[in-house]
Formats: sequence, C-alpha cells, structure tokens
Amino acid sequence: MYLGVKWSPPKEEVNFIMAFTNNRKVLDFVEKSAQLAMPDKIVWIDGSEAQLAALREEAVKTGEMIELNQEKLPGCYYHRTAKNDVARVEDRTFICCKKEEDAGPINYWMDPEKAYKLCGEIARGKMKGRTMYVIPYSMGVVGSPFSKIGVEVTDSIYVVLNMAIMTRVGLDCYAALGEDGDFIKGFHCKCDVDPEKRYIMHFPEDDTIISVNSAYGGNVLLGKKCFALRIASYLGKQEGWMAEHMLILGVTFPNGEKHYVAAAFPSACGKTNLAMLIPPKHYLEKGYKVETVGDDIAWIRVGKDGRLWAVNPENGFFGVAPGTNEKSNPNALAATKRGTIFTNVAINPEDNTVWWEGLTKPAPAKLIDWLGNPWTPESGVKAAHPNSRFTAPAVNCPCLSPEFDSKEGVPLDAIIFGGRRASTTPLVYQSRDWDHGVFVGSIMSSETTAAATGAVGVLRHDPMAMKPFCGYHMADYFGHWIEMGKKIENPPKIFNVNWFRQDENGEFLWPGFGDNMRVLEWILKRCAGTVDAQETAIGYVPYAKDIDLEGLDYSKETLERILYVDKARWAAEAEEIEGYYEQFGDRLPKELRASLETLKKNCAN
Ligand code: SAT
Ligand code: MN
Repeated sequence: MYLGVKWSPPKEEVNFIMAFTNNRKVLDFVEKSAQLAMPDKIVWIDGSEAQLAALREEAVKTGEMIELNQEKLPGCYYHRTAKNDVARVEDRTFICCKKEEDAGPINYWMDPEKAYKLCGEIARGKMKGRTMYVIPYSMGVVGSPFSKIGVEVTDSIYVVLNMAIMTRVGLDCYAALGEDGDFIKGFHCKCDVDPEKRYIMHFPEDDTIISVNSAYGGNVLLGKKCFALRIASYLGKQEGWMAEHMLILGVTFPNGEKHYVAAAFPSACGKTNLAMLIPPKHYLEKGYKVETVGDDIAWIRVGKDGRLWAVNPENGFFGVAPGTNEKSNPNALAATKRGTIFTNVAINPEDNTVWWEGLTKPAPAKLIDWLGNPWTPESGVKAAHPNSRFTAPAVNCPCLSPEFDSKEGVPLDAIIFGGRRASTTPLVYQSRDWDHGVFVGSIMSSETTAAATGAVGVLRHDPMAMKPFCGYHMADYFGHWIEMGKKIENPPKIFNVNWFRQDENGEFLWPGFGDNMRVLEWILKRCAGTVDAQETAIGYVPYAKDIDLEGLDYSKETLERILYVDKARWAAEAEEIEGYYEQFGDRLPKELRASLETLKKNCAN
C-alpha cells in the first residue's frame, strides 16, 4: 500500500503482535504503517482499563491532557487542539475512488494512486521518536450482524482515549476477525499538524482511510465520520443497507408502547439535544418517556418483518459543548460528569472544572480560555471555541435506551429530516410517500455551523445532512434510497422539521428543545393514523389545533405562521432546486425529478 522504507520492528514487538492476533491482514497493515511512519515503538491497545489509565497518566505528564477536578469530575480530562485544528476540514477531505465521476459533484476527489503517494510522502518517518498505537475497534456491538470492525493506527494518545469512549475497543474485535477477516484500515499521523498538508483521505474501494496533519476529533477519530458514514455509506450501497447521519430515539407512550424515530440534521443543529429530549411536564405526568439510542449515526437495515431496523454504531457522544446546560440538555450534561474528555472548552481555575458559553449565567469571573489565555467576561472573545466538544461514554446518559446494546437494533416508525432555516420551511411536514420523502431529504438546506471550517450561517444544500459524509456520488446515493424503498414492505413515514424559523428581528419563533416533543407526538400520531393533516403544495402539514400547546405560553397565530406554506416562496425554492439538481445530470433518479415537477405544479396553482 505504501511506498516502502525498510524498517524492522523490535523482535519482542513481533511476538506481542502474535499474541494478540494472527490475522495476517492486520499484521500486514500494521507493519506497512510502521514501515512508513517509523515509530520508535508499537503499542497494541487491548482496551483494558489498566492500559487506558497508564495512557492517561502519560498524557498528563507530557501536557497532552490536563487532569480535571477528580472529585467533581471523576475520570475527566481536558485537551486543547492546535489553534488551526478545531473543526472538520471539508475542502481537505477527499473521496479517492478510481473514477472521478463516481465521487460525484459534491465530494472532493483525488486519484487513489496520487493520494497514497501524497500521504506517503507527508507521513514518511513522521512517527520517529513517537509511539504508534494500534486500536482494534468495532462499530456496533461485537457479534451483531450490523457491526463492522476497524483497526486504527495513530501516534496520538488523545485519539486512543477518545476512540475508547466513542467505539467498542478490545481484543474481542480480533477474535471476531479471525485469521482472515477483513476490516477497515485507518492510518492516522498527526505529523506536524500543518494545515497546508492536512488531508483526510477515503479509499472506499480499498476499505482504507488516511488522515494526516490533524488531531481534531472529526478528522482523526476514524471510526466516526470517516468509517461509519463515508466508507459505510459506500458499503451500504454495495450490500443493501444504509449508513446515515441520524440520531435514534425511542418514545414510550403512557400505555407502554414504544416507537422509534431516526432524524437527520447537519452537524451542530441539535441532534444530541433532540436525542436526549425531556418532554414538557404534562407529558411526563401522563407517562411519556424519551430514550436515546444514538445522537449522530444510524446504520439501518431491512428486517425480517419488512420494517427498517436501526442501530447506533457508536459507544459515546462527541457533542458540541457550547449551549449545553441544565435547561437545554440536562441528560447530556449529566453524561459529561465522569469519564469524559473535554476539548477546547474553557477551564475554571478556581476549582479546575470546565466552562463554556451557555453553561451558566453569568459566566465565572475568571477563566482560562480554550487558547490557554486568562479570560474575563469583559475579554470580548469566546472562552470556549464554538466547536468545543465533550467525548462522553454513552452509558453515562441517564436516558440511554435499554435497546442501546441490542444486536438487532430498533424498528423505525418515522424518519425525520431537518435543517436550520430562518424562513420558508414550516415547523413540520410529512411527505406523501417514500419516494417523495427521499425528495424531501434531497432538497434539505441548512445554515452552516462551526462544526466545519469556513463561514458560519451560510445557507447551503445539505441533502439528508450527508453533504460532507457521503462516500460516493450523491445522485447514486439518492438512487440507493429509492431502491431501498422498494425493499421495505412497511416503510417508516418520512417527515421534515425546522426548529429554527425566525421573525423579522432574528428571534426564534419556536421554543425548541423539550417542546419539540409536541411535534414528535404529532409525527407519531401520523404514523399511527390517529390524526388528520392538511394537504399542501409540499406535503401534509398539521392543523394548528393538533399541535399540543398545553403549558406553553405560545400563540396560535405564531403556530399558524410557522406552519404556513407560502407557495410563492416555494415556487422560488423549486426553481433553486432545479438549478441544484442540474449538477447531477442523468444520474439523478427520475422519481426525484418527478417530485420536483409536482412541487412546481403545486406552487403554480
Ligand atoms: O467533528 S465531527 O464530525 O466528529 C462532529 C460533527 O461535525 O458532526
Ligand atoms: Mn454529526
């Protein structure tokens, strides 16, 4: 795979290798990686607490991590990334398939040979003086038919410790692979954290990921976006399943019935908050309960019963810290109270705990900001980076679903798409059927956030919230959705929501957070066929009377306003979509073109 430089691992390391796995593909991958990067030492991660504890200690000694107040935040640590390395880098993220046209117009593409050579040159010898860690991990419960194994090599303890939270790391992964099993190869080298030489390369045809010159989560925790979305979406297309940028939650009704929904929103648009929602008081009193299966990624298959079944392949939450507080998301906050790694938030030096914008009001008088500088509320800059994160173990979450570890997953009643749109898109609407639902997902637009580098607040198309994460041609991905629809006897209903409508002064028109339960209830009633809806140009929209406003100081007029489908605006939207679709040419499924024609027709009369 890499252009060779002679390197021979110390003998005892080889024996160590043999003790852990005799999978020759793993051994070959590790040896080739070492030949390229030339680490002083190879450490085989076994997932044991003893080994992780030793690594934490080492990272604290070198300054890579800071130990936080162990009484208030047991097992919690703090890490700062380089100032130039705080978010995903979409323009340096490549899909490296043989044919450029297979990557499609939305992805950055590089010829695989060129990409291997480029990364090989960049990473050559860059682990000299460092240790290379070999992380065996599973996306999904080991032994589930949904699950897939990866092996990531990295020169970063921070990556090892984050992977140990976010995925299932352990030697049972090698056992699952056996002597000859295939896995996703992940090579990560932080090199010099040089933004000009930063590349996140995906080779879907070779089951390989290479990441160089970054140490930020989304670029280097290779099980997450790189594997569980980009590579997995490609595998899903080949193998007849789906890898989606979706949370999964379960709603328990007062009669004990459970219903599950999956929802796709772009990064930093509230997936974690919706997944961990606490319903308004009167719902709780009636016995409603919301439980979290996942907050970011769903792997979805057709079950024997002809329904769609979903698992969360992850094992933790890599959540956006700013805005998370006792009111907005007490469950996420509770999840961060132990065994959590905080990245680029602020430190409160008074008690060696963490702080970020929105955690408490007012802010503490003195902090150390994410850059390591003294900070006061008068500083005029943010104390925590807007994309600062917590990496929290899923088991910490008070509302974690009992189905979290289920090998079969959970059956979906509804799929929800949603973006951040100040106007046009109503609070909620339902698609007419599966194919129209695929259209609704394909036309998603959302304002950009701090989760990726570049301007924030710019409206852009983000189909199914997969724009940065689809490992192949986006039109073929739409086609895969259409094809899946044909295989599902009992498909979930598909909806679109928008929690982010604003008035003329930029004030949000919907309270969001726990009150989104009111919309979820309507969605589930639609699935059960127990509530009516009005047919509009874009699909089915609730009658205002059917959204429960009990206990909320909220006017029916405002509700009607955010449910209103403005045909003139949608006519303009349709025209814009037509332009957007042009880039897909003939590869765009005819079903989507037909839905666009229907939209245009509906808006014209
Ligand atoms: O940085 S990540 O890609 O892991 C999180 C996100 O942007 O959704
Ligand atoms: Mn995400």
